[in-house]
Amino acid sequence: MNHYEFVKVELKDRVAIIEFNYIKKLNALSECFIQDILKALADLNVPEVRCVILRAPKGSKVFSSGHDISELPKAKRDPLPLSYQDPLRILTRTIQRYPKPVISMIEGSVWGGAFELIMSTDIVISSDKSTFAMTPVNLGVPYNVVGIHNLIRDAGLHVMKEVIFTATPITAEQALKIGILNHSVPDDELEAKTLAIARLICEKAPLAIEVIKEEMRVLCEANAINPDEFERIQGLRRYVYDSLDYSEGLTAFFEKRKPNFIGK
Ligand code: YXS
Repeated sequence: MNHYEFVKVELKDRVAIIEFNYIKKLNALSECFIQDILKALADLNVPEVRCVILRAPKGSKVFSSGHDISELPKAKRDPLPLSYQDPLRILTRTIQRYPKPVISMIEGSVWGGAFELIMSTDIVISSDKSTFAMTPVNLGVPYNVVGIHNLIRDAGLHVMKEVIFTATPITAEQALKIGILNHSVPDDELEAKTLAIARLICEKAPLAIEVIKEEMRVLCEANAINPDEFERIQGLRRYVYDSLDYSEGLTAFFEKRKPNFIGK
């Protein structure tokens, strides 16, 4: 098994647990952290592993603080970043295509890109104390088409509009109600509940699980968008990346002050 700097990997029978080990940045989804998660997933793609759990360390107050804001594209750049080759996009695609079920076991708060990360996993089990926030409008980020599609497909349009337009964290109870979570349980039951589901999966036919997971992915992604519309959206995103508001959003975060958005 590879040595990893930003994750710890543990095997419990045929369940593999990838524990985040990047607390200095509150498990922000920096490229180096994502590369370790991808390496661990590749190493664990072996027959003796039947299910993978992603988790933060026990007792974490923050599951992940989302995209590493210091790695967000600088203003005046093409909207390619946060798009196809962005590390977070590669990670969500890898999880969605991964031939084994991936379970998110949530403790602490979930922010921004980490919200999309857990939505790309197959099953989401959370502490009932966790909160979930999508925060592009706090920074002026023109989130990308795939990310938005992932969110509205799974959580519903109206709910996600309120979550995104207000950037207000929702509780685990609310997340359970709108189908983002499979289960919301007390902290002291979280590991047992998650492991019980993982171990049940391990007893089932892995090849059938693999092909049915891929069928579900292909069916869920079967959405027509004409190339003109896609180009038009990318142009709108480029305009936002070039805006004063985007620069202001990033600056305000690092200056630890409220941003003053002027719509330009
Ligand atoms: O001041 P120092 O140097 O100690 O650094 C602080 C924070 O700047 C840093 N930090 C981050 N650095 C990069 N990217 C981040 N996402 C990030 N979050 C935090 O970590 C140090 C400790 O943070 P601090 O003092 O705020 O800790 P806290 O315990 O008071 O508060 C924890 C949080 C998570 C509530 C707070 O750090 C926070 O609100 N973080 C930003 C969460 C967020 O908005 N994430 C979205 C990132 S952008 C993204 O995911 C997408 C692109 S989008 O925007 O579209 O959703």
